[in-house]
Amino acid sequence: MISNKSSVIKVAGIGTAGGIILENIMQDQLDGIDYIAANTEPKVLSMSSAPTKILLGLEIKEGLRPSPINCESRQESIRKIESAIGGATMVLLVAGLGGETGTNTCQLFAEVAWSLGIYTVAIVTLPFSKESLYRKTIAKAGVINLRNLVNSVLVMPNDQICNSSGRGILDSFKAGDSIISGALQSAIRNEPGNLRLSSL
Ligand SMILES: Nc1nc2c(ncn2[C@@H]2O[C@H](COP(=O)(O)OP(=O)(O)OP(=O)(O)O)[C@@H](O)[C@H]2O)c(=O)[nH]1
Ligand SMILES: [Mg+2]
Repeated sequence: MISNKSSVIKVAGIGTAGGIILENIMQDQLDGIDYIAANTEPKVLSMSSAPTKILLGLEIKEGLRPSPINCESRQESIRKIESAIGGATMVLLVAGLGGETGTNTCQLFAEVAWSLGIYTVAIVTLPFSKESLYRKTIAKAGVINLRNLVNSVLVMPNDQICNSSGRGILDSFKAGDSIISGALQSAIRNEPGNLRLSSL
């Protein structure tokens, strides 16, 4: 178990995949971590068991999907993110890159964390090779943007972590999520600052 008296560590699951991964991470019951779920979809967010939920970017952009980027609610989204992650000594951002919400909002979280001077690690998945070129392009741009904004980006290609051989998609996602949870715990152990560890 990780215990840390002087650090304030917050983990944000962003977008639908980020929220699902967060649910699996929360089951590991890490000590002293604050969990935040963020999404633009109220229905998805309502199913989250995270103690802090942030509904972002409700304005509809070009009649299509809601996005917190380049829309009127950007400032409001920034304020909500500031209030959720403020006071943290370390923030971990978890998202599946390739969709609009996870990719854009992860970047917005990173910008806010940067402006608040919070040590930040992003743990993100890349789309499966069978997903569209559009999603892969969004994800690639997302990684490049994050690299300029956070202390560390851990990139986890879904093809590699979600090995579907012999199992259904949900089981393979679960297997991938446990790898992400391991990466997250490792990032927390390496947090700069007064980290005190007991055995994992
Ligand atoms: N590891 C993992 N990856 C997932 C899971 N669900 C979806 N993904 C990946 O995450 C990517 C983004 O999907 P979503 O999270 O649904 O998209 P979003 O961020 O909510 O963005 P929108 O397009 O606005 O809905 C997908 O292209 C998949 O590669 C999951 O449960 N676990
Ligand atoms: Mg979504």
